[in-house]
Amino acid sequence: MVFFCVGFSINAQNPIFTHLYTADPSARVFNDTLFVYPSHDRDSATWWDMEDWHVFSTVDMVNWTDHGVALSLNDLSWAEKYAWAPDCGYRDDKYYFYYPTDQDYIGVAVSDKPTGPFIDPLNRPMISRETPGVSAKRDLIDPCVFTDDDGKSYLFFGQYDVCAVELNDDMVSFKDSAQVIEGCDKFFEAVWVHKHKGRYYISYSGGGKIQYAMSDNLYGPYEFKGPILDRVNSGTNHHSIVEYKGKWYFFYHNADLAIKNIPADSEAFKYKKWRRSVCVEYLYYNPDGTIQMIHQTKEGVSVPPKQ
Ligand code: FUB
Repeated sequence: MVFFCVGFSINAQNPIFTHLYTADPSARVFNDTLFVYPSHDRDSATWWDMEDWHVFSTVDMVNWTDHGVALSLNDLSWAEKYAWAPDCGYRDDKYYFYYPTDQDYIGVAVSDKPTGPFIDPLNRPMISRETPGVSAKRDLIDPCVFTDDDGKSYLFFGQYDVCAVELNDDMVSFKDSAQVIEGCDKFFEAVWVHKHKGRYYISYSGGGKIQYAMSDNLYGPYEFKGPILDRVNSGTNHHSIVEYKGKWYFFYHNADLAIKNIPADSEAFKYKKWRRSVCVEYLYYNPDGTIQMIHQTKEGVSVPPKQ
């Protein structure tokens, strides 16, 4: 695997990465730096046939660094296709990259650095359709790793049902069997879990929008609240929510970069839904803890941040 680092400076704008197509952004903060772990849509994609994962970072939300390929399907002995939506967690000076492949498996890879390169320590999937308790009504995809205030980590994933396992301290195995989380009305895919002022939020793609629900317990049951992001122009809708330097951010993807790059009268224009681009907006809570609707902008976020 080749490791390289490209630094580039841009004004605040959406999409935030313009030199390659990206989707499914999982945003994480490690050591005062914000990292984005997205999928990487191929330039000539005509389906979701992605092959590798890049990692991006920023310290100011405007200037981003692409750290290159952090993991590729070629690095995995057991996976064949579809390098879809990943996420990254941390424990004891190591970074754990969780990723779906083949629409059937969730794997894990480990690195000493948040930018990788990541190495598969298991030489097999971590979770499959045979994992006890897993509900795999269709695809087994979209892992989200959540670490609670007590240091315990959990992996959420799934399509049509939200599944969860509690991870062991090694972060590459889990306790007992998977559980299905109740109360995620309209759930389709792309689960994301975060905590704000002691309450748990589970947000996800459903009905073409990003929906969310709240609970006082991580494993629910959750109370459905409704949409926070309307439909996007790429068909698939996938997001993450993160706090960074005192502000809350909402990452998502759309097809704006492809719409800009590909002539509308060309044959290739019909493939824009598979050439997606990551965007970011501010996220605001109401006093009662509910989340305000996100507005998709071309400007994105700025430095210094809006108050
Ligand atoms: O990027 C491939 C798939 O599209 C993801 O796994 C889903 O969440 C959707 O965004």
